[in-house]
Amino acid sequence: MTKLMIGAAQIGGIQKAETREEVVARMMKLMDEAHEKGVEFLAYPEMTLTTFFPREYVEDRSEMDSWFETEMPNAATQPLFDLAQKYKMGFTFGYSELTPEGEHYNTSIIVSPEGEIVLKYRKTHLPGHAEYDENRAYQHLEKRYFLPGNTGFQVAENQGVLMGMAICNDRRWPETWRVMGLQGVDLVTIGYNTPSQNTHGKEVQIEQNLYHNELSFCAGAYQNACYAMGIAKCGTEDGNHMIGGTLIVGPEGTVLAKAEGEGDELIVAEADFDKCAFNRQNVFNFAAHRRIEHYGLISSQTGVVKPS
Ligand code: ING
Repeated sequence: MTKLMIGAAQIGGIQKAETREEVVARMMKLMDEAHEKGVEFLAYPEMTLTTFFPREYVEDRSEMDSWFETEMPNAATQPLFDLAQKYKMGFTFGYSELTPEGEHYNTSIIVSPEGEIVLKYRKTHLPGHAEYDENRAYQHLEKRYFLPGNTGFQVAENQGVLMGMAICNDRRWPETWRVMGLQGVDLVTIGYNTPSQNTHGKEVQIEQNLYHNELSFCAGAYQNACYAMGIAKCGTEDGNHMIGGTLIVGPEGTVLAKAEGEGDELIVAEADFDKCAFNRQNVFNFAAHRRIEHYGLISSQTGVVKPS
């Protein structure tokens, strides 16, 4: 099977004053470094092109449209697509998408080395709330500015590998991983912007947040016998801190590479997809061991219903 040098390009904070062009220049600098290190597929974070604007409440949601892209690639991102094609490098990144129909999604794409968009994903699990919440010290308004994704968790072939995407909060839900695992996914990439402040009314400790991040990736990769990359946009954005912890995980659920800082930082690892085979043929041989007749509640019931 295939080996790929894969890279995760962590992006430090993007300030509101930073232009798309300035951010793309930072992305291209990391792509240059990735090329020097032989990276064949490069992953960037969720909402890579802008600050994490859902931390802010505005009454008129259309004020946030300036953070959205109406076409992709576009003038600001075309240089990144051109550089990747020059390097024959596949890549993935997240951005806020405004469709011609006026729908807003938290989106990510996978682009082939030939510059084709081979897969688009729209974030399924939107955390937080839609209205201003005075009980929160920090707002988290993704439900205000985005629709729930309508793509589901698809898998597509790219560079000889079955690749799938999710975005941020999706990584915390085992359903995300298993739906892709049931399609034979070899590599899952999930970018994230995870505020370290108390987004749930409880003081969130950075160490605990970093542990939950690593736990989500290690469990997801192990239980679906695949490789995974978690890519942070992190550090401080206009005074708001988000956790780092960018990492690459192998099919045994072990961390193969991890970012050290909270700025722009590239980590790389060689993915040898033959290493997924043993667990797929044994402990996680889905066809041999799963008992779907007992799993019905997972897709037929949304919330908890206790036994009467
Ligand atoms: N951010 C966060 C995430 O799921 C969050 C929301 C923060 C959940 C802290 C739990 C704890 O990583 C996004 N953008 O989904």
